[in-house]
Amino acid sequence: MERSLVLIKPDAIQRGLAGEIITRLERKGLKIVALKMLHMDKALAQRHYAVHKGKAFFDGLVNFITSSPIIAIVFQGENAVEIIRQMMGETDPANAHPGTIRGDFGIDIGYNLIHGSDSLENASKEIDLFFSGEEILDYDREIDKWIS
Ligand code: DAT
Ligand code: MG
Repeated sequence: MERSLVLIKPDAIQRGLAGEIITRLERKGLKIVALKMLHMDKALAQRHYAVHKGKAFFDGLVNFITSSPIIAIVFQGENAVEIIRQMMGETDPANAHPGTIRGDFGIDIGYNLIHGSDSLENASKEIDLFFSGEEILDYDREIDKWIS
């Protein structure tokens, strides 16, 4: 079963959209197996966004993600990585389709509300940045047999 890291970004928390975003992913059938609220520091932000180091938007991105608390969540489910990417929509909310989280709630690439891992390999690395093994809870839900 796949796992993916989702971050509810500072703009979503500030705008009161955390519940809406979590609800969408939860209702899709994905299972929350870890969750915490935290205020990311620069070091964690730079590690999380290491692939973007050197790009013009890197410093702004680090400033944004460290500007206010976030919620980090590990979602588990069949094909979770790809499903979450589809539900997020395009990186730039201006291009994201209606019905997606970014398409419904954002208009600017600097305020795109949510992070989701883009591959299984990156999901594993990102989950390790935010959660220890003991913080990830493996449990059964009765409804899972009706989901996949
Ligand atoms: P995604 O979050 O869809 O995986 P990404 O990994 O390419 O997108 O970029 C990480 C974040 O960096 C993205 O959510 C918003 C910001 N970003 C990306 N491209 C940008 C750009 N051209 N200008 C400003 N911010 C950008
Ligand atoms: Mg990315």
